[in-house]
Amino acid sequence: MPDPFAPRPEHKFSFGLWTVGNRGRDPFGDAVREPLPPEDAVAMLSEAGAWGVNLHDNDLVPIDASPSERDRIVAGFRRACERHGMVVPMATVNLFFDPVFRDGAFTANDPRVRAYAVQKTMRAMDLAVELGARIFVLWGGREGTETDACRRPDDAIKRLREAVNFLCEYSVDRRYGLRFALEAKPNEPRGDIYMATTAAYLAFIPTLDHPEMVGVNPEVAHEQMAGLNVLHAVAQAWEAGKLFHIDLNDQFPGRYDQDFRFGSANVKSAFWLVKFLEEVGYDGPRHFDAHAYRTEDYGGVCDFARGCMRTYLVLAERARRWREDREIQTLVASLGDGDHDAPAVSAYSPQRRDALLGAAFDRAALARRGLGYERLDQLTMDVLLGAR
Ligand code: GCO
Ligand code: MN
Ligand code: MN
Repeated sequence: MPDPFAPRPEHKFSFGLWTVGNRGRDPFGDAVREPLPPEDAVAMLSEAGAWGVNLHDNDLVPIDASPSERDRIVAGFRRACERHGMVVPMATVNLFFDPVFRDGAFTANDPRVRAYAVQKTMRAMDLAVELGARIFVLWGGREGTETDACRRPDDAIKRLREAVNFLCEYSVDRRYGLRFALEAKPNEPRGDIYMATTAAYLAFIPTLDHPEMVGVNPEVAHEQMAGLNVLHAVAQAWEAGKLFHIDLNDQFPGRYDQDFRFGSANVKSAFWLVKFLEEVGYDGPRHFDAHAYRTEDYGGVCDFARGCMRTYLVLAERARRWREDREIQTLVASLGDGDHDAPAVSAYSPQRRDALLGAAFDRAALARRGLGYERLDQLTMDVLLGAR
């Protein structure tokens, strides 16, 4: 019998080169795995059943490569992708590793650093387009502070806006057709990062010159690091038409930046998220931005990658069961209905105003009625735990 949880191209599962290529270095210990050449990463991901591979400019091309080295590396990588039937749906730029970015990139105080960051990003956009990517992620990992003595945060926002506006014009000018996805994170590697949450970016985007070109890339762990509900962030982005990309992984709140295998820490949150993405018909890449435990060799890295996709598909199947469960659906159908003659709120009109102002409400009766959410949640748990 074929595996019902086998990944297929239509699931659009993708991984960053930096995810399977993560060598397990942490602030307390050195690398535990040998470097994984990008072409080997493509082979591994394709073997595991992924559809796409994403990259930062410097995951592929070293920061000081000459133009001819760059072209040779990129050509080799394109051939590897073709050979293994892998696409590059998204690319991004590394504006955090090199010491030049220690005070940030687009928001750094030194105008030369800001200019270099924009130059590096334009070149990364050239690379993205050459590899066929349609989405360009911007993660401002170093755009932040340890001390707010260094600049006023509203100046940082202005600098960020200037850079994103410039990059949008570059895409228009070169007819690249890229769509930008802004990724928020509350902290790490900086003490505090500007635009700490997806919601902050959703408020920033309408202030840009080309808001239609810019959306968000919410990451599960980044919202959870801040103790937030990632589903709510993703849903707000979706409802605003701004869910251009998503970074799936996992994280226990209040800990270091864990980047665990998707669904491995908060299975119930992962369930609601998968259920949402499947129900609304999100059809962008399902990107896993996570890495294997430091205990693993490359066999374990492959297990990690397979595990991310499998858990997603298992949860999607559980979500289907949830939708098809008669008892659950009866409860769901009864939410917020009931026989009532309350006037609808809907759009304002003088008639609705008068109807609402004149209506009589039995507040005490409304507050007495049990809502049945305990039952509904336990049924959810039964579905999730395989007891139904
Ligand atoms: C992190 C971030 C990054 C970005 C990546 C793409 O916490 O390190 O999630 O992995 O997603 O740099 O811009
Ligand atoms: Mn992250
Ligand atoms: Mn990420």
